[in-house]
Formats: sequence, structure tokens, C-alpha cells
Amino acid sequence: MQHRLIMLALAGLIGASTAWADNVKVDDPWTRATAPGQKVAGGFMRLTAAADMTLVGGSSPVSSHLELHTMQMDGGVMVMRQVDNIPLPKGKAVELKPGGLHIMFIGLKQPIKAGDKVPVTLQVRGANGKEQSLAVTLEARATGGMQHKHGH
Ligand SMILES: [Cu+2]
Repeated sequence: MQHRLIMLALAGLIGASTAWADNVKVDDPWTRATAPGQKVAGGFMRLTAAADMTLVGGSSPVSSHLELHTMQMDGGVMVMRQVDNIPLPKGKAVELKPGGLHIMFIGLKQPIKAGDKVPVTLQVRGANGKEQSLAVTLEARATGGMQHKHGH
């Protein structure tokens, strides 16, 4: 309990973009503003688990589904694939980023505009098999500009 309180206090010091929820640290969660008619969008963040855990899924009010995806080179072409889960090894920062692992909003109910705060609930399974919810708020950033371009 003492340990938990200290972690919560640290999270407060680090600031709003870093959140400790249970035993997973979430840094810099963001998504992209969508183009007109766009029905899917990727979500990105850095996850660091305090113990071996697994990201197994999630949901968001902004889309009908949320999937876990990866992007891999396949015969010289970047291909996006759904994955069942994303392992979060103890103490290792796992990057969800454009061109790599990410969460994917499927069936967006409305456009995402730059500056929007997009709520997501991630499901994380511990080594003991218990699942917990991890509430994350993704900041929507404008497309283009200084960002790297990746197909999505
Ligand atoms: Cu995707």
C-alpha cells in the first residue's frame, strides 16, 4: 500500500501526460485527427508494466471496436495485422507507435479533431490471469506537420 501511494504521488509530479493506473505506466498517449470520411484511426502510447503483464484488448466510446494491431514488412510492403495481445514485460517500455504496434479504432462514430481528448479503456491481464481496466486519455494531434507519415 505504501508503495502504491508513492507511485501515485510521483504520477502527480510527472504531470498529466503520465498516468499510473494500477501497475502499468502510460506515457504520451495520442492519436491523430482524422480526415473526412475516415472510419479507422491508430492510437499510440508507451506502456511500462511494473510486473509481467499482457495487453489483451480495449474499448472506446468513439468507435464500435478497438483492435490491437502491428505493422510488419511483408515482401517489401508494410502490412497491418491484428494481434491477439501485446506482451508487456516487467519494466520494459513497450512503444505503440506509427509503423509498429498500435491500438486501432475501428468504426469511428465521429471525426476526431485536433485537440480532442479520446478516452480509451485498455484491458490488461496480469501474470495471475486477472484482468484489469486501464483508463487512458489520448490527445488528438493534427495530421501532417512535424509528424512522420505512415500509412493508416
Ligand atoms: Cu491498425
